Amino acid sequence: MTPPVSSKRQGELAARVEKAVLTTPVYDIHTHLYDPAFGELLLWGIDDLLVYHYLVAEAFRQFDLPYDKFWAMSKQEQANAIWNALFIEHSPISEACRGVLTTLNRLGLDVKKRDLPALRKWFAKWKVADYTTHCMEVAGVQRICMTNSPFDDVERVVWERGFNRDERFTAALRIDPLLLSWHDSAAPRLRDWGYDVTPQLSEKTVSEVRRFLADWTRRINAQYLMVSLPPDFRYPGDQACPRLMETAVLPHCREFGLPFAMMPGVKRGVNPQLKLAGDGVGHCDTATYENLIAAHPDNKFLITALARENQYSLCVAARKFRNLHLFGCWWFTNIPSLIEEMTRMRLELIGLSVTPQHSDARVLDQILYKWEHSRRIIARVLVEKYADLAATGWEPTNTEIQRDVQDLFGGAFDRFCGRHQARATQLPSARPAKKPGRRK
Ligand code: FIX
Ligand code: ZN
Repeated sequence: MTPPVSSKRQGELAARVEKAVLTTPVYDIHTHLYDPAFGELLLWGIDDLLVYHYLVAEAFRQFDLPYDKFWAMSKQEQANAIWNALFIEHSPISEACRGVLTTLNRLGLDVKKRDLPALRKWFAKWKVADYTTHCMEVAGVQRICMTNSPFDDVERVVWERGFNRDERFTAALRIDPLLLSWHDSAAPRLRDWGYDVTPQLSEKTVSEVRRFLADWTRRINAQYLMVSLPPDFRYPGDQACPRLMETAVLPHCREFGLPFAMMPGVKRGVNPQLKLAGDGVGHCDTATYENLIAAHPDNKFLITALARENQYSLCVAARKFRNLHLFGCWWFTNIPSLIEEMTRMRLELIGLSVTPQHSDARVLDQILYKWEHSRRIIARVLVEKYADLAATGWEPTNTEIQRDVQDLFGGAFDRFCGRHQARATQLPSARPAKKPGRRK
């Protein structure tokens, strides 16, 4: 029998894994951030951090304030109210509150003074272009995928006008209105934009929807298409959503070689008074997703589900369908206890063919805390897994650890999408011999 690994060896292994996890650059595959060319759409700074909808929902639990009074306030007044309610009058221990403090701490700011005006002064000195680079460097985020909706009037005109793309920001075509409110909203809008569609899903309409998808895929250079889905979505079905998926979206994805990302389990507007903060969660029907994936073996699917209760059955589904890639701990699951549980479960059931996290950041600075918190947890779980291997005598080399971490932080995703990014660190046998050269 292999002797147990000594605690000194375990400590060394932990240090090697932590180093790899904390320093490997990340591809953040789903965010609500924008290329700086979108101007005001890219949110950043202390006030946007404080009025993040995660904090708004928590603050209303403390406020003695009618909803409309809060919504009538300026952004700075809302931020003051949230700061007082969640940071000054109570200790800020929720994940979203702690996130603001980790962010400030990673930016080198002294949070112990609890001095909001001083924080505002610090942020006011930055220009957005420099600040974007600074945040990405400190967070170790190399590329950021945006969420891009042609149905967003502010965003659409920027794309239509054209701009020089920042290569660090990739695009994803978001199509919720197309699939979820076809009759009421998407069909009339597509008509306005010159697509010859009718509410009935005739052959002509479907081909015009595909023309719309093709135009926007090309315009934004979409890396994947994406929709969030309510818990009661079912496939197969007669409603517009499953029919449009089957006749337009999935054929389009096949034609362009793009994955279709689904985010099941969101109940929009459970409390409409909370606006963006008012969405809730429900279980999705895993069998629906199995049906859809099984019926479309030539499509690639990305899934992140909102309900904790769906995570296990989705891992099992991923074992059955290699055209399914699971990603991220979405929204209410992006809390330390669930990130740890989900990461451990995923690694145990599907190994490294997963993208364990995305940030879903809506405010640029949030990438600092979202990745810092998740990296620590991912490192902890990986250390445990490699220690289990080491106990068998299979000691992972640094190169192997680095390879695995790169896969978790974007490499496996790129490969799944069919983009074969060269690995920064190659196995020694695969690396070409170095030519002797002069030192610079
Ligand atoms: O649908 C989504 O992409 C969600 O992530 C958002 O709607 C949600 O508001 C959010 O920011 C969650 O993190
Ligand atoms: Zn999102």
